[in-house]
Amino acid sequence: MGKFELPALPYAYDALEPYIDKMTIEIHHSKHHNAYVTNLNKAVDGTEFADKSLEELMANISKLPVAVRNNGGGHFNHSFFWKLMKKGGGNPTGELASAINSTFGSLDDLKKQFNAAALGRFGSGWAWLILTGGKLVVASTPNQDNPLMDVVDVKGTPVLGLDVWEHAYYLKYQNRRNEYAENWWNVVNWDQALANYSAAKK
Ligand code: MN3
Repeated sequence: MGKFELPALPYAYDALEPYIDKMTIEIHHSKHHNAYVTNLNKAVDGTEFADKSLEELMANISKLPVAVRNNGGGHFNHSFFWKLMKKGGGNPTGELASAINSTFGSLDDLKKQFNAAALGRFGSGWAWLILTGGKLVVASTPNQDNPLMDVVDVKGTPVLGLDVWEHAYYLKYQNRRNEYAENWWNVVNWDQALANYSAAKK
């Protein structure tokens, strides 16, 4: 038992059916995310950065061991991802809806750019909508890197993030990452996305 813990899922394993299947969510949370937490604790226990928060680790990742980058990134990204989904989905509201329309033209235009980033990421990684310099931007990162890390091309605060590792979709979608990315919009928790955006603006 270390300082970092696997967060409980905010819904049942089958809550995101039919878009994300029960077995994928169960394995993804209880095995993959759990392994990132276990290995992050191993990587920080007894070190001089053991007392740092996850956000502090991300911001200084260039100076830390690669195990902290991979597993700390994995822990941050998945904790962010679970909260960003819910049964029922919906549409963006409030200042986030306005910012999406003024930046991209429409929600559909954002989806096109975002899904292109998800499909264009070669191998494993993440697609992101981030706030950077007061502006919404679509980005992607390899492996378990994220826009909070001091090593990535485009730094910022995540508003949306989509896991495009094969473990996130292969049981249901096999090689069809495009279908997974398109269907994911049906389970986006826009209240959480708005909260992420509003917090990032402060
Ligand atoms: Mn994953």
